[in-house]
Formats: sequence, C-alpha cells, structure tokens
Amino acid sequence: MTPTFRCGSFAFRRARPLVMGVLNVTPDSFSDGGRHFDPGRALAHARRMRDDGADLIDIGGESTRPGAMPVAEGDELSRVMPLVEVLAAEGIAVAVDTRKPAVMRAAIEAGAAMINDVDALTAAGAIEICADSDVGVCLMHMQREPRTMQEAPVYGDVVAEVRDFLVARARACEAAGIATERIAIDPGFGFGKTLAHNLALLRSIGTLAATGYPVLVGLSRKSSLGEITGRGVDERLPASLAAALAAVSRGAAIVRVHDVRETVDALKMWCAVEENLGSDTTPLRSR
Ligand code: 7PJ
Repeated sequence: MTPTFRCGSFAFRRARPLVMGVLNVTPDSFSDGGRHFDPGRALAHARRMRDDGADLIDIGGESTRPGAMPVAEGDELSRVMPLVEVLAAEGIAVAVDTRKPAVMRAAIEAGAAMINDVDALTAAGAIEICADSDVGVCLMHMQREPRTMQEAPVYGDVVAEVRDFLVARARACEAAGIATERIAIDPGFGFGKTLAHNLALLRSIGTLAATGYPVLVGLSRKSSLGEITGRGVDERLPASLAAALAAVSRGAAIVRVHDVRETVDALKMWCAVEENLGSDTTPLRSR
C-alpha cells in the first residue's frame, strides 16, 4: 500500500515526490530575500507556485541563513500571519517555517497544514502545540544554530548522527501524540555542514528513507551548489534541478524548492521514466 503523508486536512499519497515551494518573507534571506517582502507580491508569488504545481507552500519569516540573527516574535508574526490566513483560506496546503512555539500556535489557528521547524520542535512547548492539532511536521537536523553553524562543523559519521538525531526526534513526537503519518524528516543541507557532509548526506538519502519517514530535502540554490558549479545564487537552477533529481532517485519524498515550475517539469520527466512508482499514476498537477 502506498504510504500517506498527512498534514492538516491534506493527505498526500506518497506515490510520487511532492514539491514544496519556498516563500520567504524576510528582508535578508539569502536567495530571494527582499523580493517577496511586500505582502501583495508575496501572495502573487505563492499563487504562481500553486498554479505551477506546488503541493505545499512553505512560508518563512525568519532567515536561517548562515550568520543570520534571530528575529523578534512580533516581527515574525506580522510577516507571516497575513499570508497564512489568505493562502490557507484559498485551500492551499501552507507550511510555516518557524522555530517559535507562539508562531506555530498562531499559524495552526489560522489554518496552516504543516509546521516546518529547522530546530526539529526542540523549543519548549513546540511538540505539544503540534500534537494538539492535526498539522504535519518537518523535523530538520542542524548542528549548532544559524549564527554559528558554518564555523567548522565536525561529525564522526555524519549520516549516522543525522539519522539517529532525526529518528529520536520523530520518536519524541510520536510519544507526545503526533501520528507517524504526520512526520517528515530532513537532513538539513547546509545547516552546520560542509560540502563533503552535504554530499555524504545526499548520497545516503536511502539510509534516511529506510527509517520509513518521508524525507524532505532542501537543496535549492544552496551554497554547496555554488561551490560545485562556481555559480552565483541566481544561476543555480540547473544544479538545483540535478540535486532534486539526485535526491528523489535516492528516495526523497518532498523537495523544497524556489523554482517550482522547472522542478515540476523535471519530476514529471523523472516519473515518466521510473517504473517503481506504484499503482498510482496520477500525473503531477498541471493547471
Ligand atoms: C531549509 C528549510 C531546509 C527545511 C531553509 C533556504 C534556507 N527548511 N528552511 N529544510 N532551508 N525543512 O531557503 O535555502 O533545507 S532556509
């Protein structure tokens, strides 16, 4: 039977990879920072991603790029909440990228379907807030914190350490009442990892997928892709598509991307070639 990923009122059959479109509403996010800070433009961009075939839209009001400083709760709420309310009311599966329990609570009340937490719900109260609702959760691995995470990250066995952390967090969520089908895990590319660490994790997506939890990957436009190609952040689309395909071909279930239209096309092609996608032949949404 095809497994299902449940978040809010949505149940995604995991017969094909899902696409999560990134909507940053911060003045300083590294790749599209500033571009969607105006609420009207942010809404238009979100709707475009939906029309291009995004299954989920991930709204973030705090930049977690390397070196980024924390954002005040009130600022994050005022950036994110108007968008969550409007997009959720339009029937879009909205994820909110936040580390703050107060933002999680408000987002859930406003109809968010998923909480995407780069801190893996480690803040006090975060697990309970999610457990008291029906949201899906994404638990991400990070070594240290955004301000300092890229200062010489060190691991013994990066794949085993990341997997063990994520499984422990997933078990903690289950113990608190979050159903297994509501949990996704994410190795956190670029979050306290060197290029070598990121590549080791990408090669080992299968090890993470073998836990049974859907694996979400965020590689889109990231600096590792720049290190490999020598390209600036606006020139990383080809590398981002290659990275997404490398990830899904190793078992990733959800790709978090900036370039939805292009990624959906790449995945349509990949799905057409694959013969192991189960009996569900539903094409990627093409509106
Ligand atoms: C990730 C994220 C990621 C998850 C960011 C960027 C940097 N959430 N939020 N996974 N990256 N789950 O937009 O590239 O990799 S912020």
